[in-house]
Amino acid sequence: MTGHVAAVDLGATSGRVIVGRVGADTLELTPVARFPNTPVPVSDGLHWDILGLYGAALDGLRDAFRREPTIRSIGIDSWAVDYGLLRDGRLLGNPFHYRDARTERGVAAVHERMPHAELFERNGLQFLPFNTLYQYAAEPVDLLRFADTALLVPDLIGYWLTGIARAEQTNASTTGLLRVLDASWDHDLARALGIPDGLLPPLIKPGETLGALSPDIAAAIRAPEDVAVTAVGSHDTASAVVAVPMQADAAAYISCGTWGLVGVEVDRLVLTPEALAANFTNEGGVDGRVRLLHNIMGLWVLSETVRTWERSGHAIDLPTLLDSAEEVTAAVPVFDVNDPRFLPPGDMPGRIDAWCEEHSMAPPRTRAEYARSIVESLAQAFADAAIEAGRIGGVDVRTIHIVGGGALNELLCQRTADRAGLPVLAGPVEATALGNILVQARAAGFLSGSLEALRDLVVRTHAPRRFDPRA
Ligand code: LFR
Repeated sequence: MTGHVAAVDLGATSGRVIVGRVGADTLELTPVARFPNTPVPVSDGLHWDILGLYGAALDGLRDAFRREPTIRSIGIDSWAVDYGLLRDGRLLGNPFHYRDARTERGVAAVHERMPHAELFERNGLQFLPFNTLYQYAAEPVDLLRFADTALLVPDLIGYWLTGIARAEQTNASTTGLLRVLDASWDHDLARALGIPDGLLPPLIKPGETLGALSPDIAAAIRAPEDVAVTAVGSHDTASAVVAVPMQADAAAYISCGTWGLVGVEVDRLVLTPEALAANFTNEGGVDGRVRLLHNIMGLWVLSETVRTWERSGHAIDLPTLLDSAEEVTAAVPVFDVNDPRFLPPGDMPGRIDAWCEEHSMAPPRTRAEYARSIVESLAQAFADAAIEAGRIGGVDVRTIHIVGGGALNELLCQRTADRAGLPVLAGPVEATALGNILVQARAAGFLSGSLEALRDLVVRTHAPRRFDPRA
């Protein structure tokens, strides 16, 4: 039996609505809407344009039901950690974007009360300055007390569609307030950090039904009223990992878009001193798997470099830039892409120059050299993290999978293979949407089985492309 489901995926540059047709031997995606997702800087910082996105998602869903009236279910994913505060169902402000600098205050405030090593024992997370708990600590105390619920962005959209407020587990695991040992809210930690624990809504697991569409929403998007919103791996990376066509006991994955999330999938927590020292995270995966991974800055560094050039009036064609990067024969600097200076929006070429100067290296000279330097630096960081993930997680890594937009970047795939000395299998590009759709399709009964069975379907329908390491 084949059936249809719809995914709403809010990514770093655009949001999309995608219809999936799924059955035992079928996994087809039809994109129906794409709309920009551009954070908006205003006087108090960098924000989501959440209402614009929600409106565009509704328009996209209406199109989806017009084209495919038999859609049974809707699933929503986006990046982690960002949230809206509500009181009596009313959103109290536009959610902040995690690249806003206010999180620095929050880090200082939290670490004064509890150092990272202690937090790691409780929540299993790598240190990232924008984890939700640091963002809460940067909010005005009165606002946090006034709110009665906090919803991560996909949960907020789900709430607007159904009227039901829940926290999906994989995304909740990125807040820093979920106990790593039993995946329940750590109310003691919240209270110790001065975060009202009443903000934390009941949890829901991927595959469970959030609820039926509210009648007014069903009418607005011309959907049958019994269409369900299904919880998926609402953390985009959790959905992407579902669709990595890997043998999890012998592979590392890189979910490469704006970020490069590099890790292994394991079935037990890894809370060792090595994991802490290497700043690896135990994020919650679908079906209770553990995503043992590390955030690498990702293609953000390249796209923000291109934006810097465009802002100064140069038109840049990315494929042409990457072709010219491939032809560079001069030595280019390999810099630390994870240096925190590369996190906020801004002048990336200038920051690369400053990094090189501080490390007594000659900076790149041409645009092609900048692009090559970024690709080489990412490839090195990817290769190191993939090998380290295997070591820390006890996985004998024999292949590295690259999924997401980065799988289209042939130079990056090849150089990651070269630098790791391991084959890279690239694709699917649409891993996040596929993972979202697979989990819904299984919940709807169009598919059955474990993650291995779902990945087997991905292998059969979206065979990856192989890059062998060169000497
Ligand atoms: C990727 C991602 C990462 C998370 C970062 C911020 O899109 O979700 O997994 O660390 O964005 O939320």
